[in-house]
This record gives sequence, structure tokens and C-alpha cells, in this order.
Amino acid sequence: MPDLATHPALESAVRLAVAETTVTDIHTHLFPPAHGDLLLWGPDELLTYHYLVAELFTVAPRELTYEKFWAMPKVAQADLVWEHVFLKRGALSEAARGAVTTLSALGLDVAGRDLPAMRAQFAGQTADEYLDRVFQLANVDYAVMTNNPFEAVEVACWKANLPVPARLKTALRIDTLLLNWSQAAKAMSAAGCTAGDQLDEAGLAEARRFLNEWIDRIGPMYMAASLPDTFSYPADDASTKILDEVVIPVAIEHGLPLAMMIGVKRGMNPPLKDGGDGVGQADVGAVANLCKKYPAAKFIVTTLSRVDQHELCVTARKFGNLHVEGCWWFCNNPSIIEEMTRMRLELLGTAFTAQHSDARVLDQIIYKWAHTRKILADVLADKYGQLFDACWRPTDEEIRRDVRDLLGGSFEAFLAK
Ligand code: FIX
Ligand code: ZN
Repeated sequence: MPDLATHPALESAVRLAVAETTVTDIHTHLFPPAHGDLLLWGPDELLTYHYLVAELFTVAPRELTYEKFWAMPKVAQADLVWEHVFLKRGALSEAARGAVTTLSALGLDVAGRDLPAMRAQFAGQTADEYLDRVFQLANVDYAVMTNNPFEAVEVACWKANLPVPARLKTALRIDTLLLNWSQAAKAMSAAGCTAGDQLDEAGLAEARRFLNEWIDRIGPMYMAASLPDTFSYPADDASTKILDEVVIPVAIEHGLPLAMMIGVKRGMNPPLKDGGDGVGQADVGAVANLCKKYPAAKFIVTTLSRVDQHELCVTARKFGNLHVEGCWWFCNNPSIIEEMTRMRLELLGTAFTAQHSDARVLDQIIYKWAHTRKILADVLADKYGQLFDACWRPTDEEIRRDVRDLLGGSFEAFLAK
């Protein structure tokens, strides 16, 4: 009799496999500890995550203006979020629950509701040790960072050749190049690649040189950009020209995928800073156009609007050079993650990456993965159960293979393709 001969045995095996499988976190905003303040960690960063700051302003008294809030020290900002979002209300949002999961998993007395006491319990750690501890707790092998060669502070860190732990891999972020040529030209010129305000042949050649230099310097796993809901391709605009003449040729030459996260409306409410971005429906047809025109290029795509998800899955069925990943930002809520994961499994099997953490604060990888694992286990238990009813008998080894594919294996296979 095979091991998994009953529904309960199968379900336990699925839940254990999901709990034990090591995750590869393919999109985060983490930095090497040696990059100093760029790496955010600890309870006050956790509480002032921009998701929670946005929530604070949905309930804060009118006297709390954005200006007052941003002028406060981080500890005071965290106190306000704690008071209004956690203590005076139920901490029921996903971001608030995430902070609770995280603090609790770190062994802090979250039930005591005493933030200063938790800060004290937390004190005395170094970023390097803490990074390792958090990755172990989350059972993540490595995380891919977001490395922006158009940001002076980040550039200085890379030029100083600071150490990068093996747990962090690079991704070359190119939003500025695709969306703001004149700003990109300034940064490129500062780096010795002479580009003017005009998008001419010489400037495009310099942009290729700039990307090549950065690829050689940091060895990224992919190039990436967040794109607005208005992004279209092909279009009579700078983004199309830069894609055609710079990004895609460089991507093909280096065998690097281009990751596109589409659907953000930047600055819907600017005083909220990162928390002020909104969502719009993406043109998924643009993704299909790129995949079709460039079969030698590879695209990794996620979209921000819930309503795009079905069309994106169908598009991925048409193009082997398209990899769908993650439940991005406003989609990173249990109800939507569940719906998206079910739909993706139903349309794509395991040929997608179920999630990325998008962690901006190191500690967040704990909750982002704990919450996703729970949902993935529920969905997979259901799916394998249906197969069982139809007399398919998955083995423990097969289940673990599939779970790993969904949590990083398919991403690595796509890179190797
Ligand atoms: O563009 C991105 O990579 C987004 O994920 C961020 O800009 C966003 O602010 C974020 O942190 C979402 O989770
Ligand atoms: Zn991100």
C-alpha cells in the first residue's frame, strides 16, 4: 500500500511539504547589511511600512497632517501606527496582521501589547546575524534584491565593493531608464556614459554601455521595472524605443529575463510618499506583443490589478518565454492570493512562481512567507484531493517537487531555459 493511500495522509503530506520547503524569494527591497541604512529592519521599521502608514491616515485624527507625521522621529511614527492601527482598532488588515505574525515569530511578547518592551527585547542584534536568523525562520534560501543603478546612494555602495551575503542576489532595476530618459541621462552621464536630453542614437548606445557595465558589476539575475497601468507596447514613445534598442538587445545578449511589474499609478496621493501609489488595470496585450516580437527574450511578469490576472495567465499559456510570478502589493492579501493561486494552478500547472515577498523590511519575509504557505497548503490540499478522488496517487516526492517548483524551482528553471 503506498504511503499516501488516504485523504488524511495525503493532506498531511501536502501541509508538511509546504511547511518544510525552502523558498526562493524572487523580489524584495532588501539590501546587504554592509549597505548600512538602506537595509531596514526591526519593530519601528516594521510598523512604519508604507502599507501601515497609509492605513494610519485612514483613521488618524485630522490634526495629524502628513507634514507633522514625516517630521517626527521614526519611533514616534511607529508609536502612532501602533496606537491607531493596532490598539484602537483590531489589527485586522493583512499588513497589521503581518506585523503581529512577525513579532510573535521573533519571540516577542506581542500579546502584552507593550511596544517599548518589545523594542527592548529586540535590541542588541547586529544586522548580519539578524539577516541569517530571519532567513532561517522564514526558511528562505536566498532573496533577490532591487538594485537601482540610477540611485546615487546605491551606486556609491556598489562602487565601494562592500560585501554581499550569499543569501542576497541582485536584480538590475531600470524604471528610470524606461520611464524618465532625462533623469536617466543625468545619472548615466555622472557615471561616464555621456547621454543628453535627446533620445538619439548616441544616447541609446551609451545606455547599452551603461547597462552592460552594471550587469558586469553586479551580476543580476534579471533586469526589472515597475510600470504604470498606462504602459503599452508597441507605442510611439520613449519606452518602446528604449525597450527595442537598449533593454531587449542587452537582455538577449546576456540571457537575462526582463521582469515587468505592471499597473502602478505612482503618486496618486503624493504626501503619503511610497504609501500614496495606487493601482490601475494593465494592458496585458503589451506583454503578449513583447513575447511575440522577441521569442529570444524572456519576460517575468506580475500585474497589480486583480482584474488582470486571468488574462495574464492565458497569455502565459501562449508564450514559453513568459513567466508569471507573485501576488504583488495590493494583491498580497489572503483572499486574492488564494484566488490567484488556484487560477494559476488551474491554467498553468506549476509553471509559475506563486509568490514574492516584496519585503522592504527584513523582518517582513517572516510573515509574508508564513501567510503564503498557509494559503498554498490549503489550495494544494484541495487540488491533490481532487486528483486522489480521480484515482491519481501523488507520492510525497512528487508533492515536494511541485511545491518547490511553485516556491522558486520554476523560476530557476525559467532562468536556465
Ligand atoms: O515597484 C516595486 O517594486 C513596488 O513593489 C514598490 O514600489 C512598492 O512600494 C512596494 O513596496 C510594494 O510592495
Ligand atoms: Zn517591489
